[in-house]
Formats: sequence, structure tokens, C-alpha cells
Amino acid sequence: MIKPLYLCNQDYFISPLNTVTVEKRENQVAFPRHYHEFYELVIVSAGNGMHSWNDETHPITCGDVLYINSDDIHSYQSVNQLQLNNILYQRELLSISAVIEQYLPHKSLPQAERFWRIHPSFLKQISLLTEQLQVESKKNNMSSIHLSESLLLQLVILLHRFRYQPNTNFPAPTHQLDILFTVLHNSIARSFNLEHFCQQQKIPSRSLIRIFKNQTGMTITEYLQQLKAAKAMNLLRNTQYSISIIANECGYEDSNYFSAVFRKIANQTPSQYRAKFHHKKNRGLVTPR
Ligand code: RM4
Ligand code: NI
Repeated sequence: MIKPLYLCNQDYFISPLNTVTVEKRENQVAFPRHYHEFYELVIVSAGNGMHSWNDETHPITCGDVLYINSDDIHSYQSVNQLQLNNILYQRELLSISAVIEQYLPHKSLPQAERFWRIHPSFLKQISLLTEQLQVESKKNNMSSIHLSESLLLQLVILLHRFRYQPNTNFPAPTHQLDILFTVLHNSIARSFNLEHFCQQQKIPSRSLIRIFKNQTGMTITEYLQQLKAAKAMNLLRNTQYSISIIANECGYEDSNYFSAVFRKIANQTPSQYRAKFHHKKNRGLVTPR
């Protein structure tokens, strides 16, 4: 496998004194495996894509928040109108370190705990702060550097709050969208019935389909297929399960159909995908069942 790229501070921060900067991506392109000299907070504001993070793949879409450590290797595989707010920061150099460290996820946490969702209605507040931060972080006088750090602190506190204290008074349809995300994540190995979900939630399926598409740039079926393909990629990489067992684990009865869907998303067959990882992983594999 090709060596990952290494992104340096000097290419992104306007001076060696600046500790925070913003790299907005209105349309993130597929981006190869890389790691950084800096830490990266990624807030997904629209669209969708497949993100690989230290050899684990996840679909990402609006409202997802990722705290990437500097030595984490990550890449964007397939992307579809993916909009990101990337906030780059030099964690060790922040002068507000004593306070902000209470709200940043600890560096040693597993990545699953450095990845969460915030409700789309909070996204607006987060975007406004990010815009202010973007302006401030492009100046290199001391007061701007301090103001940038304090804007980052506000962002990080809000993201922490939105995760830990979910407010339940949301406008109905958006709230149902969040329930839908949870149900979809739990439907990877099972089947998902949209009509049934809509009846339970008392929402017309047509409006849910429309809202989902507006917010994520994809259909509900496409998202579920991405979730299943991501799970399949993780199993192909880390186990020796046969393709048909993996198809089954991902909720497909027909492994040919599974392979066709996988191919559409990953641009290669499940076996081709597995072969790329095989050489470095012949120890420590989970044996077939
Ligand atoms: C890239 C991509 C990377 C990020 C750099 C700064 O477009 O989003 O993840 O590290 O920008
Ligand atoms: Ni990155």
C-alpha cells in the first residue's frame, strides 16, 4: 500500500504563532490517505462520503463530528457533494490548554468515541462560529490568535454539550430524522421498512424522503447501502469470513446482489478489496466461523 501523505503546519497556518485555522471544503474531493502535523476537527455540514480512519471505514453525512488526532491516518474515498468545516489546531501549543482540554476528547480515546452526531438544527450555530473563526484565524496579531483560540473553545464546548445533553424540544421533522439515523445504524444486519418507520413516527414517508435527501444529498437506501458496505469493508479487512457470511452479516441474503452493491460503492469487488489488505494482515485475523 502507498505511503500516506504528511500535511505540514506551514502549508495551512499563516504564521508559526497561529495555533488554529479553518479549511472550509464546499466540495471535498476524494482525498488520499494522510496524517498531519496538526489535530483536525471535522464537522460535516452537507452531502455524504465514505471516510476511512485508521483502517476503519464509515459513511459520513451532515451533523457528523470527528476529532482526528495528528497521527491518525485517514482518507475520503467516495464523495458526493460533501461539505466540511475542517478546523485545524495545534493542540500542544494552545495557551488556553487547561480549559479546552476538559472539553476535547482525550487523545487516547478510541476513535469511535471521537466521532458523534449533532442535531442538524445546531449546525447553524456551529457554522456561524466557524465563519468568525475563519476570519480571525487568518490574522497573526496576538489578540487575533487569542480570539481564535477562544472561538475554538466555544465550538468545542458546544459540540461537547450537544453530544452529552440532547435537547428534546426539536421541531418534529428534523427530530424524526435523527431517530431515523439511529434506526438505520441499527438496521445494518436486519431489514429496514420505511413505511413501518413512518407509521410509527406518524410522518408522511414522502416528506421524510425529501428531508433526508435535502440534508444528506442521498436517498435513504443509498445511505443504508453505504453503512452496509462500510461494515463489509471492515469485515473483509479484519476477518477471514467468506463473502457469503459477510453478505449475511450485512443483511443480504443473496451474495451476488451484495457483491453488485459493494462494487457500486467501492469501485471494486469484495475479493479485490480484501486482496489489497491481505499481505499485511496474515497474523491476528479472526478465523472463519
Ligand atoms: C483536505 C482534507 C484533509 C485535511 C486537509 C487540510 O482537503 O479535508 O482531511 O486534512 O484538507
Ligand atoms: Ni485530514
